[in-house]
Amino acid sequence: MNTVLPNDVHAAWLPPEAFRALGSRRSLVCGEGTLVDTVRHELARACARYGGSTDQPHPRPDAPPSDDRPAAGTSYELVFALVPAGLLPIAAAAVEVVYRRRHGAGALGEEGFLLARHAEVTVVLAEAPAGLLHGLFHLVRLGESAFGLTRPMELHRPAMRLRMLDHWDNVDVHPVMGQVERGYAGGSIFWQDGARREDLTRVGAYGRLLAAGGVNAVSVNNVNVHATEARLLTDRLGDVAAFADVLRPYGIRVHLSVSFAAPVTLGGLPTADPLDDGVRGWWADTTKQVYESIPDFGGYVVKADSEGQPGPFGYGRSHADGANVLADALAPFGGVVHWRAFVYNHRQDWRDRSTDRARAAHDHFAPLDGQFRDNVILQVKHGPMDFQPREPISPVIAAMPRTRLAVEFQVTQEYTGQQRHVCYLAPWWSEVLGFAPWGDDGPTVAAVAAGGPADGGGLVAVSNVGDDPFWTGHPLAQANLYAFGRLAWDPRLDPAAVLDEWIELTFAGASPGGPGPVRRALHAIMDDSWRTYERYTAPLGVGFMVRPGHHYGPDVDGYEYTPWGTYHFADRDGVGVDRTRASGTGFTGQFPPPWRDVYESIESCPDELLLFFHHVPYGHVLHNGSTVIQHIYDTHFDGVEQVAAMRQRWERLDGVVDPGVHARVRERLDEQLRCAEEWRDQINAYFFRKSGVPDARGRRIH
Ligand code: GCV
Repeated sequence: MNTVLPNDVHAAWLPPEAFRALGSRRSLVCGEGTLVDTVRHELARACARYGGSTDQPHPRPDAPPSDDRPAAGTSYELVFALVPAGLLPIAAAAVEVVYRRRHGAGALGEEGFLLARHAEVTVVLAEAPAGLLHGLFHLVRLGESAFGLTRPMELHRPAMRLRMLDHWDNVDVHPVMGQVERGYAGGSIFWQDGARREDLTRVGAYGRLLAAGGVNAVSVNNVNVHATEARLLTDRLGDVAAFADVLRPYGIRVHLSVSFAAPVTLGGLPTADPLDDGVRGWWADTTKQVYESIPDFGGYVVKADSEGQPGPFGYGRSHADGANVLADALAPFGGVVHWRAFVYNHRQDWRDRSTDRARAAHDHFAPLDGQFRDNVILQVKHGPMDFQPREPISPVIAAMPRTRLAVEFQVTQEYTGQQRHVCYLAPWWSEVLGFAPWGDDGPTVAAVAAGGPADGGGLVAVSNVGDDPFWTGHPLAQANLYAFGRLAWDPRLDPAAVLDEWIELTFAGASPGGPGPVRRALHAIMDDSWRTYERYTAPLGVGFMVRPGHHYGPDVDGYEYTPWGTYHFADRDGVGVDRTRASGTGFTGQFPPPWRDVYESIESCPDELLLFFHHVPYGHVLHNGSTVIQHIYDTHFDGVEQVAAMRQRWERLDGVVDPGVHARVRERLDEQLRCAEEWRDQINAYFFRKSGVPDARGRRIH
């Protein structure tokens, strides 16, 4: 397995230095399997650099494997073992006994691990190889503190079974969307100009980075499946198998976006009707062949009847009919279908005030609850629109108790600054995951995604990675990718603590005075950066004031008279979308109590979502005491000042962090400041001209 990157590729959160604590000790790894070998390989690599040693039990030539024994006379400081283990060093054996007595078999599941420090030995136990790999990366995060005096026994298990990244990578360069749709980090790590990359080192290194964050699945191609990409399912399956081979050693399963029309376009059938026997047979046969090449293949991702993609509506069938035919084909092999709920009318008449895009997913899918097979995962964008910097949660999340739901985030920053702006998204995701759709006594969004006694659908996000030397274009955008994995593993983690982990790892040993100054500066720059972005862009949850098409920079009316269903309805008196039951589109009625009433009432609707739910006069007074128009002016002036402060703060790290990282971030911050000023000036000018209300503080509005 070669994951050694060329020197010009940034190590992200796994620089060699992050392995110093492990690589300088004597370790023993007991167990067998591909992922256990990966643990050994990682330790051996670290030891070669830092002078430690790593062993595996030496089998006696005449003994069965279970009687393997550690090398005699070695005192280990670190033991990894799959339980039930054969003979272990005394400290590890003692930990195993306590674990078995307290928890019994099965408590760690397929990916969990136990960590303890006993008799000066750090012990990691797991019941399956993936657990040891996650345990290894946990120790990397802990560094020296994993070897402190004592450490009570801790059990770690992921909250979500599926923690997946979707790539919107194309095989062919798309004439409008390029190699990676909504990609802001260069080309694809998988394909270049229509061909699979010969050297897949970066794909392997990517898998390693993802595993260290907690991700365990990747879908490799765009959900908009064009002609060449459709063939990944059949004659180009070799590409997918090659990616699976390099990702497997890091516990990452590969999934594939497929076209619903494949039976016609690839199979030559006259129809893709999901209830047609020939179509069912085609999916079954094709899927069988996929598993012959890739036995641990994860499954399909489908965007159907959405933004021009084919789907079951074309045959008068429901989305349950559509999803189930693929699910039936995958079921014998343990695969799943991620069926996206992003279905809406993108050819709307802007004059028609009764059609509300926010309603669409719930209107289409809620009536189908209970009709999907167990291996269908309905993949729901976290908000009802499309990854805006602020939206309510999608009401679909609370409407389908008999369906496995996955919640979808967007790590790629399509609407949050396109990796030219610093925008640390974990605080936003954390708010979403902690939101309680049925009120404080009910489950959270994270609990819905995690599932009850049966599996939930987990968390999915659109990746932000490309072939850029920093992986993500903006080096600080790496933190979003890292944080996604960590929150999918444990949604209760504090975003600031996750950022701290990322800083410690990424900048480990990089700066002369230790990571302290870097850490303070990065927290100052990043902790609140999502809210800063929100301040200088579209106000109070109204969204979509971006340039049409590429979605970067301000254009207040850019989408106002288009078919996309993304309107703000600003006029001389007020702004916002009336989505109430009383006088608007009725969207508030898709939420269960208490939110259906909280959002319905202008008095109780939270300020940050006011314009998402209500059309209000500019003089409307917010809970924060400001009028809507004054709030718009204030937040836009403040937001720009905050970006200027970020930039200054970063300047002070010149000479402290790697010069290449410093230069790239500086260049991006310059652009962020320019763009934030543009947002401020356009938004303020627009609303001043519409409303005629001057800024109470007399600042310059153009
Ligand atoms: C892959 C938005 C994006 C599209 C994307 C779509 C989706 O509309 O702008 O590029 O398509 O979401 O999530 O399917």
